[in-house]
Amino acid sequence: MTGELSPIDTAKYVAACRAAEMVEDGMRVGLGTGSTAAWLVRRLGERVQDEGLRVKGVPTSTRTAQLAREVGIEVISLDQAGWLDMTIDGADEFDPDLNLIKGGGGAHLQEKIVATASDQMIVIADAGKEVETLGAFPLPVEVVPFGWQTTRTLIEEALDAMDVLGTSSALRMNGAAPFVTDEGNHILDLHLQRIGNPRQMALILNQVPGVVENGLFIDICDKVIIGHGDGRVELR
Ligand code: ABF
Repeated sequence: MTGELSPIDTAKYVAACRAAEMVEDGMRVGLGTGSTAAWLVRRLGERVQDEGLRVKGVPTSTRTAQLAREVGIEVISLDQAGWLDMTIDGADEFDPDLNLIKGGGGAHLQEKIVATASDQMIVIADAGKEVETLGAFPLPVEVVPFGWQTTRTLIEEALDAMDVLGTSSALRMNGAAPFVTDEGNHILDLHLQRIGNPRQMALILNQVPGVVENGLFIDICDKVIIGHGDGRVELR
C-alpha cells in the first residue's frame, strides 16, 4: 500500500505504524490531522480490516473524518465518546519538554479539544520537527472573522512585551481568499522565530478578545514517536 516512499514519508509512516500498534481493541481514539496523522488513520484502517480491531475514532477535522470513514473506522463525535483513551496526532514542532506548535494544517482548535479530553496524547513526527526552542515555525492563532484586523493589532501589542525575536503576523490565505477553518474562523500566523516562554505566550494570546485558540500545546503531549528516513523509530 505504501509503494516506494521518500525518506520524509518513510519517517512519518514508521512513526504512525508504531503509534497504531499502541491502539487496543475497544479503544476510543482521537484521530489527528495532517499528512503524518493520515498514515496513522490508514494503518488503523488496515488493522480494522485485517484483525477485526474494534475502534471508535473521533476525528479532529472534516478531512480526517472523511479518510477515517473511507478506511472503515467507525467515526463518532467527541460528545458521543465523552472521553478518549488516547489521541494520536502530528505536530509542527516539539521541544524537550514535549510542548508543541500545532495548527499548520489549520485544525489546532479541534485538535486541542480532543487531545485534552484524552487519557494520553501521543505525537507522531518526523525527526525534523524536533527543536530546542519553539518558534521557528509560525505560530497559528485562530481568530473570529469579526474585527480580525483589530484582533491582530491587539496581539501584536501583547507580543511587544514578550520574549520573542519577531512580532510580525500574516492572515493565512487560501488562494485569493482568507483560509476558513472547520469552525468558520480565520488564522493568523505569528512569525516569532523564538518563543522564550511558551506557557506565558499561550495564556496571553488566549486573553485577547477575538482569539479563539492558539497553536501552543503545553502539558498536553505525553509521548512523541519520532520517525527517521531510514526506518528507525525513537521515543521521547
Ligand atoms: C496537524 O498537522 C497539525 O496540528 C500540524 O500542524 C500538522 C502536521 O502536519 P504533517 O504531519 O503533515 O507535518 O497535526
